[in-house]
Amino acid sequence: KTYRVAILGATGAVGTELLELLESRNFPISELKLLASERSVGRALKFKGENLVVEPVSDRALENLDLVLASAGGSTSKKWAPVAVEKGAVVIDNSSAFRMNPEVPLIVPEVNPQAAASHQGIIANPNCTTILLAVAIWPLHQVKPIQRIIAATYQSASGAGAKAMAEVKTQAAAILQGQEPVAEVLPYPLAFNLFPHNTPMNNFGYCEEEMKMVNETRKIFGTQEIRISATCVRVPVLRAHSEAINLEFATPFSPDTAREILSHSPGVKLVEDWRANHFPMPIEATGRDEVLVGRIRQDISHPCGLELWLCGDQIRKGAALNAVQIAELLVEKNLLKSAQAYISQ
Ligand code: A2P
Ligand code: 11C
Repeated sequence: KTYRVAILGATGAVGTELLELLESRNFPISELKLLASERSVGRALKFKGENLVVEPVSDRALENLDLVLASAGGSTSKKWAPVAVEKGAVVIDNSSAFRMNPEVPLIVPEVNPQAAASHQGIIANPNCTTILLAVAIWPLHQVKPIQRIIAATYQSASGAGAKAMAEVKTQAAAILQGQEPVAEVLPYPLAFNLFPHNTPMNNFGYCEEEMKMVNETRKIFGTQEIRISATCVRVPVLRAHSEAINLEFATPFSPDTAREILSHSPGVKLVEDWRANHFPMPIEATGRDEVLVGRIRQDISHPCGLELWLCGDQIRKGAALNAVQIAELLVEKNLLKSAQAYISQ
């Protein structure tokens, strides 16, 4: 069986990766539509050797589709995802628009694939920092429940989109030529700098990105019991996020046991060479599917604490790959059918 697929936001950082992954993973496609804003009309992108012309998103463009992979921002998803579902498609949405809606499954396939069965047309793809964290710590949580997570993130420019990636390069070039860097897409110069994540703050001083880690991790893990606190920071890296993670359990968790578990966990690659001081780095995570994990060690400040460090490609596993894996899961479980099919069952 083959499917009629659209990428909404096809010209963006995640959209172009979705296109590449649908091709390289040979997703069963009978027809592929590339949708973006009016700005991109007429642009052509290659898929399986063919030039596909980008169309503006519209009611008509969303007709006769089985699957829409959306990555065009929250407001675009809020507007168009319900239209696509109404017209019979299943939407896998990379924005934050529907993630905390109780009727919308929020899925990391390595963690909660079973949640897909209850979808009613929209499935949400989690925030990138959450996905990378979830893949790395879920296997440990299965052995001994995690009680508390303290995270510090080092997030790449790609999380702010293709234009931010281009801007950080322009800023670096300007600085190297002795000029002032210009920040138009990003809130501040990022080249040779870093800044706390620039999403709105709540009354407790946590920004939206930090609260996404808290709320989404709990939803994906199916528990409100885990205590989570995060500090999210944008760093001048192009496209892989890193995270320093402290985990607390009820009883000690030996680093050797954690290492053993993570050495054969799905979606994880252990990168630890203590002698050479070689651990996960964004440049080595870039372009890879796995979350690289290393520096697993006992927290010397707490007998039941475990420290680890991870890096993962923000555009791939943090966004596009996770979405395509959800799509593959739907195909495998015969769940790629419209909400109407469920309603009439
Ligand atoms: P466009 O290139 O036409 O602006 P990124 O996250 O890399 O910034 O990419 C965002 C993606 O979402 C792009 O493909 C962009 O298209 C698309 N997009 C942004 N706003 C809209 C909109 N209002 N309608 C449709 N697509 C949009
Ligand atoms: C970042 N995590 O790196 C963000 C980007 O909720 O999907 C993605 C925001 C989201 O800035």
